[in-house]
Amino acid sequence: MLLLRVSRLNNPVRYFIADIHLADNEPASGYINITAGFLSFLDTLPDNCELYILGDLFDYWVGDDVKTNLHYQIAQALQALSKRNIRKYFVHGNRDFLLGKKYAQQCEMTLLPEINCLSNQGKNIIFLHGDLLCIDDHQYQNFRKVMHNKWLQKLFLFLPLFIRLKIAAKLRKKSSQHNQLKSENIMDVNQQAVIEMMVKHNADIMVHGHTHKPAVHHFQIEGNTATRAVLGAWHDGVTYIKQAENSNTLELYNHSFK
Ligand code: LP5
Ligand code: MN
Repeated sequence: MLLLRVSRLNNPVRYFIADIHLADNEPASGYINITAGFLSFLDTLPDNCELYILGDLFDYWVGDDVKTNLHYQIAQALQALSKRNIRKYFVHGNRDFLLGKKYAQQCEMTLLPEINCLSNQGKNIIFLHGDLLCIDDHQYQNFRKVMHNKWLQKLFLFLPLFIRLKIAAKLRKKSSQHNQLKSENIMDVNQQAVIEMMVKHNADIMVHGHTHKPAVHHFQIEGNTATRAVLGAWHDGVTYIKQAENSNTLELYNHSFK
């Protein structure tokens, strides 16, 4: 498993987001267009900050060669942030794990490995999409292993677009059918897996998305207080975690689209 360790003397303001699930034909549940809400959120970011996108920026991704208005619009908006010295980092989610170097370059964002650590004010922050922690969902973990097979991914990307779209639609349908039969607990993270990962990487704080259960949890690991901050999904509004400059305090924000 790959790990990136980033360490800086001066820590900028950091924003963490996940599970925006941008789509050309957005589900009708939202009161307002998520894409518009996301683009306005990007405008509100302060200059010189860092933006960490922890996966599922898109509802699904079937290849960088797919050029839709949405893909273009998002790439332009993310790229434009560079002019304000906002650095962007991307960790793959379970929906957009095929997002590749080409699109990342268009967005001027750095692709990160699935597990990452940041050193901040004497504390270590580990961040990831979060699906890796749902180890009680055996069906999903087996499915994930297949989806992450590099040869299968290469083969998939060679297929004509209409076939890739059909497969993606089929997988999405199967997934939501399966999810209806799974309990909330099974689809949540396993606390022991959280602790083991934090101990392994000597982390004090964990940030992840995927479960769509925004909250900040505090618990003990070997007598020390540990924190797990969970990002929400963007179906109902803007949701992000902000880490203030030179601080280890994580603030979770949830508000409706204005
Ligand atoms: O994202 P969410 O919340 O809906 O559910 C996830 C898990 N599901 C997934 C599947 C994705 O939604 C599908 C994404 C398609 C991406 C583009 C296609 C790229 C193809 C690349 C090929 C190399 O991630 C869900 C979890 C849930 O999170 C909570 O953690 O439970 O997991 C599942 O639903 C998996 C099922 O349990 C098992 C699925 C068996 C599917 C069998 C498919 C057979 C049809 C094949 C057609 C060719
Ligand atoms: Mn996810």
